[in-house]
Amino acid sequence: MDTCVFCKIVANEIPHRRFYHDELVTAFEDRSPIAPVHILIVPNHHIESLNQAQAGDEQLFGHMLLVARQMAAQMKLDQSGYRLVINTGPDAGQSVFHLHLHIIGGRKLSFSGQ
Ligand code: IU
Repeated sequence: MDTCVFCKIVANEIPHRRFYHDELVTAFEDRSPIAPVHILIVPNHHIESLNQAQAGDEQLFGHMLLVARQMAAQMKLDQSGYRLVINTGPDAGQSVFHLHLHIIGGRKLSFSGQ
């Protein structure tokens, strides 16, 4: 999508720190990290949110989880632990409407429903 910032990151049109890219997904550092490790994994094609996921996207979503696991291992989080988050819609605080999976770790995380 022309105006989507994550589509532009996937297309390498704006600066970002990229960790991984393949035919389905791209992983890059969150520009405002909330923990020592904060990576976003996005589908390369534009999907607004999890609400737009369709039958047939199983491979994509399974792949996103496996890439998250790979990123966590690369960042040496597999022993200490990490959190995966997909904010969906306004009440969850989704601010970029291109689906993304947060990988957050590198410090002790408290659970907050705020
Ligand atoms: P959220 O789940 O939609 O709230 O998260 C969006 C994230 O995208 C948030 O953590 C931002 O810091 C991050 N982000 C980014 O990494 N690069 C950008 O150009 C923009 C947002 I806009």
